[in-house]
Amino acid sequence: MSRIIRVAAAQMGPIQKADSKEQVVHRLVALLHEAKSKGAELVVFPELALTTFFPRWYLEDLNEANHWYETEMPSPTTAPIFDTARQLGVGFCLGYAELTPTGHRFNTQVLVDQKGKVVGHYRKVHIPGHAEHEPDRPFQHAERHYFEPSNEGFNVWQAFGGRVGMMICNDRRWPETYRVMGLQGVELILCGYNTPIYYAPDPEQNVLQGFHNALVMQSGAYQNGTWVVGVAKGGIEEGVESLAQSMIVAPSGQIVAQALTQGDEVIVADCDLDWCQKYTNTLFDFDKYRRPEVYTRITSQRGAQRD
Ligand code: CDT
Repeated sequence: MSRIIRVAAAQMGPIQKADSKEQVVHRLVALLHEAKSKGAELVVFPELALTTFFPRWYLEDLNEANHWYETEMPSPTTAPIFDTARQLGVGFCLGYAELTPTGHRFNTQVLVDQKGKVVGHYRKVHIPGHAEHEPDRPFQHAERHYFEPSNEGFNVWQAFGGRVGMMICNDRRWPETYRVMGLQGVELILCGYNTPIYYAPDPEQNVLQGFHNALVMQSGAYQNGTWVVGVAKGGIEEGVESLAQSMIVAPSGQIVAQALTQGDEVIVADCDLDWCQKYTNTLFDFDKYRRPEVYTRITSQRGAQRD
């Protein structure tokens, strides 16, 4: 039986601070309809898809930021996304800021199946940026102030006829992210991102943002024989330009679909999950070729040792 799933990357243009969550949900619902009209069975939205990328401002008192977080999913505000997806018979993956009942704050994605059932949650592991206010920057990237890193790691779920994993934005730059899922037989990795073009620690990297984005997702896909769906919130948001270039990458590492605009845009690809085996049964037959006994530094050590 064929295991081809048509996946949509539902890129979003900017969300301004003044935009209400109801307005944003309206846009997400419109994107679900557009994706369905293109035959999608699974729709992937960006990281923090319900709000502006608020870590660009530093609010000392985190409680003043609570309105940017969700305390339940779905909630009365986000229910239209769940209701529409269920009516259309499409699954979805949505990024949002999560505030748990015990007061923990995570950068989270939820995966929902075509019947509206929650398959799983993923909480971002690699939290980039800084925790303190850095007044010399033109804008903040204070993710480490707003979110704690998850210790739950990278799970893979049986869903949509295959093995599905999730990662969020900065996670895509780390080879361990893909490998931990690769070791669970992942076939489809879903990733939302917000990547400002301007990188304050080294602005010479600005011009390379698109290259690096493709580089990491293409190599992660190829080296683990998996599909990767990377979905941006792009365009100029509150004066800050973010990378668009959402893409769907095959297990060969080839880009099979890519967004052309910086705004709300749906791209689709037929992801043949059996294509993964062309890589995981040959060049990347982990059982046959991996040498974990010489990789022990990967888990025993954090930084580089140069002595
Ligand atoms: N959202 C997110 O993780 N963005 C980072 C920006 C670079 S670190 C300041 C990324 O890796 O794209």
